[in-house]
Amino acid sequence: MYWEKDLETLDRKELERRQLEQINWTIRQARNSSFYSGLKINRIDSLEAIQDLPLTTKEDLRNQFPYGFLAVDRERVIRLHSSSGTTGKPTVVFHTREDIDRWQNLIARSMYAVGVRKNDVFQNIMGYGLFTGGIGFHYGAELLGVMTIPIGPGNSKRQIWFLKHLRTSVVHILPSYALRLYTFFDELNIDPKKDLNLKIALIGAEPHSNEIRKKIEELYGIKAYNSYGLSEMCGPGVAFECTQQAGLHVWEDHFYPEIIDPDSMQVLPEGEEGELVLTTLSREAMPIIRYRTRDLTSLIPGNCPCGRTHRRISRIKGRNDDMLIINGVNIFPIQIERTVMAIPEIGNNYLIEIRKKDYMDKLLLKVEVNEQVFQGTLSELEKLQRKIIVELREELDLTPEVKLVESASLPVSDGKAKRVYDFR
Ligand code: DLL
Repeated sequence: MYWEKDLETLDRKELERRQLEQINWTIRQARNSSFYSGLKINRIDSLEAIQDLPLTTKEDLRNQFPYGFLAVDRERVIRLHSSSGTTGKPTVVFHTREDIDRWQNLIARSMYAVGVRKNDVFQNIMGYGLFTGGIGFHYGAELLGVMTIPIGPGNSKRQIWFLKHLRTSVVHILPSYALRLYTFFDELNIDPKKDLNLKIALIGAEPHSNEIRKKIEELYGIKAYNSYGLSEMCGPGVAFECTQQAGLHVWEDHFYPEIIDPDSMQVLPEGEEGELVLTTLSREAMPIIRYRTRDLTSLIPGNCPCGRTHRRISRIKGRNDDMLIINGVNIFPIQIERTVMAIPEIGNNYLIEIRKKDYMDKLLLKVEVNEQVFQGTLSELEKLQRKIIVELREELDLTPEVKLVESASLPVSDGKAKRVYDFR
């Protein structure tokens, strides 16, 4: 059940003692970089005192491109990754051999926690390259000792061919792609529940609601576990759901989590929602202190029945820069997703468009519906459309326009899903 029982179930007092020690090590290590060389604080005496250290932002990483955060000799760096941002200067992250070893160990730990074992067949459907999803899991899976198929995303028919003939039991996949892939099975006359050996999907890298997770579980007849991470910390392997599926354990022996109010920057107590701030505890090449992830979540109070003592965060609600303001009302795209995906007639994809019309913001939701529903009568479709509008009005406090479209007709990408188009 545990990859490293002693570390995963470490007594909290001891875990916190080690965290304090590691934060002080991180401060010393970070001072070797030009960005942190002027850090005023040498050490802290309690975990609470971490609040005295300054926050670090994505902007800082950008401004220091390429080497401003590097804290070791360049010769010790064996790998670079870059974050998925599509605009502006990229942010780059460096790793020493030991950083990579620790990272792959955390992936192995995460996979083991949800039941992946050596006798599984693992199809890694995440992108390889600068993105951390593919390569990150690849080395972790190999460390665990599971046969790994480095197929990457795309070419859905070939994916399915491998799934079927190699008897793949575990996939690592973007939740949006898991839903799109499903639309290809019919054509190939394959029933994913009967004709495949699939048991587990590891899903992450983009916000997704519990409704989307349930949908993936039901369509494929499997368990889907949420995996969270970001390139700045390493990539995937920062926080992972255990089989309880009740929040994601932050691997606290390597990352120190805080939740802050994004306006006042004050640290919030457990249970309150805010922005996740992370400090690396063991990174050599690129230690980062109090990094503002922009991801909104909360620390879940109480112990997890799985026995792990590392605290859990709740499912990511979105990034605080994702929030839409529609005629003064604050909306997160995930609220729309939760509402529509709970309606059984709804298919596997949706898209949100926002426009200005007569000085007012208009929200248009295009949503795919199941094949049978789409072939149904006009009045059935109108009834469904009204139902979606009513449910969204209740959730959002505004009346959207809704357009029902055919299954697999909305645009998709090989990478993270882009579902919001703001034309204002
Ligand atoms: O997406 C790392 C990753 C790869 C995580 C594979 C999980 C699986 P970046 O490309 O740097 O790294 O993007 C990080 O993606 O700050 C979140 O906004 C979002 N994100 C990642 N995982 C989740 C998740 C990888 N499980 C950014 N739920 C993060 C919601 C997620 N959002």
